[in-house]
Amino acid sequence: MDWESFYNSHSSPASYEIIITEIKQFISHHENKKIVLITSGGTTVPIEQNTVRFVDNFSAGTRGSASAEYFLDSDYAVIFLYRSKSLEPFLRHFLNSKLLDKLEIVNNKSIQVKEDLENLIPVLKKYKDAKSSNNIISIPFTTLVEYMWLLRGFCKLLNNRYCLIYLAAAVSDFYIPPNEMVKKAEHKIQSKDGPPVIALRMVPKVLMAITQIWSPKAFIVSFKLETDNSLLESKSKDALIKYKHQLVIGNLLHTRKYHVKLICQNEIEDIYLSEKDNKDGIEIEDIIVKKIKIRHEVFLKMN
Ligand code: PAZ
Repeated sequence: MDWESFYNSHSSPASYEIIITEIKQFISHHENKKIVLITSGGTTVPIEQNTVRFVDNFSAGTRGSASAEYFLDSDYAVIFLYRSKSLEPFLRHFLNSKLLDKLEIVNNKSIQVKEDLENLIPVLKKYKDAKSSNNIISIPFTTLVEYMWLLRGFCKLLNNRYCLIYLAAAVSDFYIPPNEMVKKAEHKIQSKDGPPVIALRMVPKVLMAITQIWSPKAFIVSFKLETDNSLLESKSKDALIKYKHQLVIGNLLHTRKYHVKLICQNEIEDIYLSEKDNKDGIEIEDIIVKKIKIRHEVFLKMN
């Protein structure tokens, strides 16, 4: 199925028009600022219409949520399109800190911080700054179809901007069209009927539509995840040739937190996070974002 037929045969998510209006306002509010659209987390592919079960993937949203913080540090306004319940900028630090163990109830009335949380003060400060200056807007999605609609909507709104599009989400390549769900499964599939036979269809690739139609002025960074190292560079280069965008960030499933490759038409740059950096609390996304910021600036000068 091509992408146009995909959109013709799948309805837009609830509240789509409201979300689009919010994003439109955000973009015009930041008329004179650099904007980055970040996608983050995995996508679900429901196998029943009243969904109990779905096909999913591993993505935790670390790459996208951490990158969002570093883009804010680099003075970008951030549109954060993320899979609901995956990691969110700033909040992710609190989930990692055994927060509940550090709180206590006082007189059954209020909650007091029992242990030292001062290492989180800079995070909280940055969160408050980003919120009060309206520099970040976060929009959640759950299913693949919701993601596809929101991505297209946001890219079209950015049509005239030399913005940055940073596609870190792990988007399913396969899905089940609603009219092909098992027995048009409206309700939970019953085990008494035996194991369902599920046929997955290809999700249309929309990167070409982004680069050529929806956001042709943007600096576009796609991500390529592989488990077989021998495929990573060749598939990333094929993507660059096919979709004609600026950069692919290649990574392998088990080393993605310590090593990525920035792959563009004529060079490949390896980025490693050393053990020392890791111990010092440096994240690889900090390095990635600094490098991309420089490339985006060069791109802006050229355009
Ligand atoms: O979300 P996370 O931090 O667990 O993983 C990040 C990632 C591996 C999903 C991302 O770096 C990536 O490669 N995204 C694109 C995946 C793909 O569709 O090939």
